[in-house]
Amino acid sequence: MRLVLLGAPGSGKGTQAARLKEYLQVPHISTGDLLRAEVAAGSPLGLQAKEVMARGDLVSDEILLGMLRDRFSREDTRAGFILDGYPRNLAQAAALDELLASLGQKFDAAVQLTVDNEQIVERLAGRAKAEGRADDAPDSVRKRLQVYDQQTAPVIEFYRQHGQLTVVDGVGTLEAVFNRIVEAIAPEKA
Ligand code: B4P
Repeated sequence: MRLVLLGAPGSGKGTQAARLKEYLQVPHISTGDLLRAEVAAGSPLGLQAKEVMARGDLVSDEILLGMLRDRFSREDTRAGFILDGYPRNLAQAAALDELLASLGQKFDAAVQLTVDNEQIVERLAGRAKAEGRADDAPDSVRKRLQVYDQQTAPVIEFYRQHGQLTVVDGVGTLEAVFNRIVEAIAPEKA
């Protein structure tokens, strides 16, 4: 299974990907996690990304594509993957198609988790308290939602127009949302 998980910040992509990874037995590739690992390591890339992420903007397409190329060069992605956090704009969507085509692959499904903004703000405020992520501060969350509407929503529309989009209600318990995703992508296994 080659799965792309889409949705606003706080829609549950990372949360559900962690469970889907066990269920589908494929690696979870989170561009947010890859970037946070670079920031934690204090690498030159991490230093560049740190501030951009903290203010809620997107890190450059070039950096993201380099990271993704590296990750997809690893053997474990051959049998499938859950891609979480990418693509976040139309240029990244085109780059993803190209990258997968160069590997003789296509994704099987793009799943959008939908959650209203009010609940998103509430969830991220909860995470800000629990984990203290700089980009969960109220100003950054506002910015991230704005960036999502301006840059990522067109990707969703593009996949919808091309018949590649599956929309899943992201509101409910973790279990309920998980079951909905499984039913949407692999009804025979649900
Ligand atoms: P991400 O790491 O992708 O952060 P995110 O959008 O907030 O999603 P995340 O997966 O962490 O949260 P989730 O919804 O699971 O990106 C962070 C930053 O990295 C970006 O702003 C950007 O700067 C940079 N970046 C990443 N990818 C990039 C790209 N492709 N291009 C450029 N820049 C990029 O969970 C949120 C909270 O909700 C959690 O507290 C969770 O416990 C809670 N939650 C989840 N499901 C719930 C449910 N059903 N009910 C109640 N709470 C729930």
